[in-house]
Order: sequence, then structure tokens, then C-alpha cells
Amino acid sequence: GAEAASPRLDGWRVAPGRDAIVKEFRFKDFNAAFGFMSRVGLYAERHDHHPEWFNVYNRVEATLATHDAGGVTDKDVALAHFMDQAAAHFKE
Ligand code: H2B
Repeated sequence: GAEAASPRLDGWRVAPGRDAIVKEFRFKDFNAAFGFMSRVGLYAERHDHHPEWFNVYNRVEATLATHDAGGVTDKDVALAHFMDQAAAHFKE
């Protein structure tokens, strides 16, 4: 679950009121944010595991949970690590 997973993840916190983890990513501009989202989108399709996310210009707020399981699983931890690595490539 989120309570167990989030302390081991960089910058991910427990979503209020649900078993999910949340992180806000900030980039230099929309181009960097969208590049990040494209990279993560390819991973999501390959693994059939997708983020819930909200983008405004250079900001991406991502929420991760395994809907089939009703909470955070190893798939979300793996996706969180991938997103952290991907974000590093698009940082200012
Ligand atoms: N993503 C996430 N985060 N959780 C799921 O349970 C999930 C998914 N299920 N992506 C997949 C797609 C499922 O809906 C399809 C039909 O395989």
C-alpha cells in the first residue's frame, strides 16, 4: 500500500483519502513536460500500467495506483522509479 511504499520513494506522498501515491513534477517549460509525458506514456503502454495525471504548462501532477487491485502495488513502485528517472532527463 501507499503508506509502506511512499517512504521509500523520492518525493512521493500518500494521496489524501485513498491508497495511491502522488508526486508533482516541474519542468523548464511545456516542451520538457510533454517530452517527459511521452516517455512515460511509452512505458505505460508497454507495461499496461498507466498514471493518472494532470498537466498545466510545465507542471505534471501524477497519481499512481493499481485500479484492478484497489491500491498501490509493485507496479506503481516500478512506475514511480521510472518516472523519477525519466524526469531527470528532462530537468532544466
Ligand atoms: N493502469 C493502472 N494504473 N491500473 C490498472 O489497474 C490498469 C492500468 N489496468 N492500465 C489496465 C490498464 C487495464 O485496465 C487494461 C484493460 O489492461
